Amino acid sequence: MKTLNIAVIGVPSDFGQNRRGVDMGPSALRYAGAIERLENLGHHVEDLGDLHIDKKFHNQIHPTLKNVDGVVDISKRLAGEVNAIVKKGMFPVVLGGDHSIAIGTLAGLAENYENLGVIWYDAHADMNTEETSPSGNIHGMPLAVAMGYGAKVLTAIQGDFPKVKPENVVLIGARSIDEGEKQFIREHGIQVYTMHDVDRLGMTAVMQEAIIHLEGQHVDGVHLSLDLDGIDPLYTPGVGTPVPGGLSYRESHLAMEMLQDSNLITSLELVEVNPILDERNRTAEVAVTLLGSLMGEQLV
Ligand code: B3U
Ligand code: MN
Ligand code: MN
Repeated sequence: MKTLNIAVIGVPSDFGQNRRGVDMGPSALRYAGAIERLENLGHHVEDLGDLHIDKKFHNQIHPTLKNVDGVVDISKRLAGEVNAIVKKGMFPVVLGGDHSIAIGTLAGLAENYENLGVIWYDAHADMNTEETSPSGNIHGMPLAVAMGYGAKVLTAIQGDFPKVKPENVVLIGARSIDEGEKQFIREHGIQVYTMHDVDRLGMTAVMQEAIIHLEGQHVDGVHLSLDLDGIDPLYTPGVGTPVPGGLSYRESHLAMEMLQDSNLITSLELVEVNPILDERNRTAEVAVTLLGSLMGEQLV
């Protein structure tokens, strides 16, 4: 295991969706021991605290892009922080917040990686645009935005260019994909491992294929965007949009361990933990155990 200099940054944003409480995600993850878990593995950890959220943006009414000004504000500042972390040679761990924060994370990473790979561990595809979104919730859009599709105010953050190439994106755990997203996936030939694929192939083969695919793309870094709703709500009930039939606790640990062994991952975000909807902080606790496996914990 490689010992890393890790910078942790909390992003207590709930602008990307309707349910309040996900802004307490960073607290819940810290309370569940995220920092100590990393330190106990021998990593050097600097906790940068939480980004300030300007509540004035909460009153915004927008028919197709809810709270867009808030998302833009936080994305720009988060991109700056993530960029600075990577420039210092540190490994960024971003604690959300809803998944719209990935717009900022990926924009910041794109300033450092020319050919970034992305693993999107999620029940959803998060590839809606302003036109295809059934909800207007921006947490359903960040992956499309990162690939350069959607509202210009979002795609132009840190420069109007695609931050990630469609061929460098791998989805794992998908089981709730909207019509527009299906079309997007087909048009761009995106590598998607749905629950159907995980059931048929098993997690071992899925992760092997995902890793081989990204290596074959000659990526210069891989970001893991871990939405806790990718895991079955039996294990992680504290999320805004739970979808049954998800990845198990064991499959998820196996996936994290295989990613550690691959030595590919260069940044991480943990998103959609909502302690208000949770049972005794279980979801944050699962997130922190997955963080441990990803960052090098060994069973023996
Ligand atoms: N695809 C739906 C639902 C959704 C996306 N991401 C989450 N839920 N967490 C949408 O609103 O775009
Ligand atoms: Mn998501
Ligand atoms: Mn999701």
